[in-house]
Amino acid sequence: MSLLDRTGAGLSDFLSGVPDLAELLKGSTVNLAVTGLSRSGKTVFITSLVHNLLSALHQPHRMPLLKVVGEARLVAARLAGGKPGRLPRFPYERNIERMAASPADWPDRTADISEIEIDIRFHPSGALGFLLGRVGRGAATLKLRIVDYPGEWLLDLPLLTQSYAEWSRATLQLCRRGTRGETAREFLAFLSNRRHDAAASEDDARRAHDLYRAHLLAARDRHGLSFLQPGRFLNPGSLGESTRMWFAPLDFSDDAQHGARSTLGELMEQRFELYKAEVVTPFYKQYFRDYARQVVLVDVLGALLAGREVFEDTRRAIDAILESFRYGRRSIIGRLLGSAPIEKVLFAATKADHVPEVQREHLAALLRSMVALSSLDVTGSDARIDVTALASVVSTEEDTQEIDGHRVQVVVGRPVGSDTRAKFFVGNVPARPPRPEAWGRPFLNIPVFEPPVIDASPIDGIAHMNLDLALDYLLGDRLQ
Ligand SMILES: Nc1nc2c(ncn2[C@@H]2O[C@H](COP(=O)(O)OP(=O)(O)OP(=O)(O)O)[C@@H](O)[C@H]2O)c(=O)[nH]1
Ligand SMILES: [Mg+2]
Repeated sequence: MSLLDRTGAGLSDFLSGVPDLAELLKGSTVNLAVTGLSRSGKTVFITSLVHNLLSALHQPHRMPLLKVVGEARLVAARLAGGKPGRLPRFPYERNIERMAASPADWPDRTADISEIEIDIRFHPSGALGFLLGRVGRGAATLKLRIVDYPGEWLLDLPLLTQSYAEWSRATLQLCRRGTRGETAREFLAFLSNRRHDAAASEDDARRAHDLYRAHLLAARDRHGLSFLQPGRFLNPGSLGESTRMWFAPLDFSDDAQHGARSTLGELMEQRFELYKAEVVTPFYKQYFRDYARQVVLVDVLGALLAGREVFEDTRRAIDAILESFRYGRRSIIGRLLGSAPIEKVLFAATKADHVPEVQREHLAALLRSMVALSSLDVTGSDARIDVTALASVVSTEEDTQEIDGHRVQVVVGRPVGSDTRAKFFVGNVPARPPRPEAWGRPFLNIPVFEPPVIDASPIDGIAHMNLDLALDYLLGDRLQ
């Protein structure tokens, strides 16, 4: 019997053997994890992705490489309504209005967790589409769910596999080096006569916490460092101020594994374990469990721009995070949280509109070598991995300029706070992590550009680079 003959009486029996079709008819959900350190571009990525998807029917030329759009199979894309028991709604409208205002501005730093869901109705391709046309109204629905959160929380994930003594040792070792030596000076001075075996004292716990937190804030805001833990000390979200957070790393001797009874070490260890159990684990359990697709955003250009220490710090932070994901059977979140394995991961260097086209390949190559070490394990897993450079929002144009008798590629844009657009020769992006001696001169000189002129209605979309390609890689198979 041919497929066509089966679209009559025995159809339901036949359909039960075709899980994809049953799923298409019912409508399915795909969770996309947008992962990235603070300022890596998560909120702008989600805002542009939503705006471009909602605009895709009107302006399909913005997203030609997302096949469901390029092949004219998209029927509708709209925001799903809120449901009880859900997280606060991602402020898409507020962000887009802000970017469309005059003067335009970027969305605020994210202070708490939020989510957004988009219903994508589409005609499946091939035989499934044909069958669906016979049995349904011809269209399938995919619900795309995305969660946004402050990037600082990502670095809480590696804490799950560390004891308080291990974390204390590693953190204090780092605190005594480079810029941290300066931002942590007061905290370290306070610790000099309060080791782990000092008598437990609430006053000391609070003072140590306050000084350590002041160091974390200065390291982030004055120096652009990212490997800063715990994340809620920088961005408490709905936790607010809580005595449960009165802890900080303490000096532990090499042979001590735990704080002894009634010591400051024991008091802080209990709070550290409570933080892991009551703050970190529930967050990841709830929000990372069903994420089969993940995009990891990295502000490679920002890290290069900020110099050697920030660049190395970003690498260290990414390494620590990828170590937790590990994408294979031995994944830490898989083991500790029972999460489903991640099937597809895309590493993306963001803000690629800051450099001319000739530099973008280097940008992706640099990110590829930055993540190579930590993602080696991927070869033994089923996860698919790719690397790209993208711009969620293009706020520059390209041009050329004559410098010292040479014609070079430049970008043209309006720096935030300036009245005029100007040409910028931003420098050269190295294709590999620079060697120590290469950091003598700055690699790049890039201002923060204003967002481009956009329309807040979901009609025209936003100019981007590779957003459609990235989405097709991550979700294309679910929109087939
Ligand atoms: N030109 C340009 N700038 C971008 C782009 N994406 C992000 N930016 C810039 O990077 C800044 C940070 O982006 P966000 O999306 O807010 O970063 P985030 O990852 O959400 O940061 P947190 O909320 O702190 O975790 C923005 O305010 C913009 O200045 C882009 O595609 N192009
Ligand atoms: Mg954000």
